[in-house]
Amino acid sequence: MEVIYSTDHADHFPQGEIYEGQLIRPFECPERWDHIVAALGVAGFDHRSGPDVLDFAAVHAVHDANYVQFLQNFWANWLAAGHTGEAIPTMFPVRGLCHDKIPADIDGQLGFYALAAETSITAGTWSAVEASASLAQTAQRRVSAGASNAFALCRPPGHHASADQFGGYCFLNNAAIATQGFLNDGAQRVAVLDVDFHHGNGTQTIFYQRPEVLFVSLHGDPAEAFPYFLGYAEETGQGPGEGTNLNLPLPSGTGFAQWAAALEVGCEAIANHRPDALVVSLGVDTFKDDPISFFKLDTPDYLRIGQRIAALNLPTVYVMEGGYAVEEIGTNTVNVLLGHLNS
Ligand code: 5XA
Ligand code: ZN
Repeated sequence: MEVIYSTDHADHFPQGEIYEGQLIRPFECPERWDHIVAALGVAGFDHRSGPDVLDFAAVHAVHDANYVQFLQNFWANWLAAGHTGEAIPTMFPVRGLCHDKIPADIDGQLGFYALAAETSITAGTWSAVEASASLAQTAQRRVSAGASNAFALCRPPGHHASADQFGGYCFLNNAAIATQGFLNDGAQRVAVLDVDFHHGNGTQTIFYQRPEVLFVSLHGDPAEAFPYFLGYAEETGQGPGEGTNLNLPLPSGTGFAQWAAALEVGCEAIANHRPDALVVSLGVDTFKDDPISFFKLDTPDYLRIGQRIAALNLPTVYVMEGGYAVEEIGTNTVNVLLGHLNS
């Protein structure tokens, strides 16, 4: 399996995250990447490549052009406004406020384009975001060109980013860019399987009305877990996309037996969709010791996840999402890939 990766991820290194009433060092940190790369090396994943330059065609097909421009130019505009610290949104167009006016002021724009306040923007954020998206696109193109599978070691992650909102540590939706890339390159139908602990609200909304894309997500029940306001079982798609969204929310304390039963339901739906390609949003924050999640999966379970995904027998791109038990993130991630290869 080819691993597509880039050291540019390290340009995004925010120092602050608002968490439980305190400003802490963010859970989503560059060391996550280091541990994954180290584990890939130990496991013998020697075939590693840098990304191609990001082709914005697929990006603009899933993201609003003004939003992309906002991200690209944000840091220069932030500095021009006289701000010096990293940017944390503080006001949002919530219920009762208008949603159709983009403020001229950069602080107003920050809130307009944000869905949560834990995600800071720093000087190097755009550079890392662009590189991360290009990894997903490169992996997809390798698979569209005939490779059986590839792993995009994306950082920052992407599945919370909607067409025009960042948050949950995500800016561009890497999995959606890969999915759109498959369609652009000739796939008739694509499935996205999101196994991150958190619901992929961004991916869901991007494809909610698109019948050619099936979105399947296993995640912590949004009644109890971020992103709280999306991810319920009754969200099944809309209009022409009705029936192509499958949410499988699971309760606190879910262990592998219960989680694997939900995966089976998801895999059956994927097989019934008859996709030409599969994109896996691979988060390992389902791990029992993850600091911000409440599932109880253990390290050997990740081998079985990869085996089950491989049994779908589809051209597959794995796109890295979350996972914050930093010491174990490498082994857990690599176990999914090893399971896939040794199925
Ligand atoms: O998959 N999403 C994440 O791991 C980030 C969740 C952020 C919660 N504040
Ligand atoms: Zn997550």
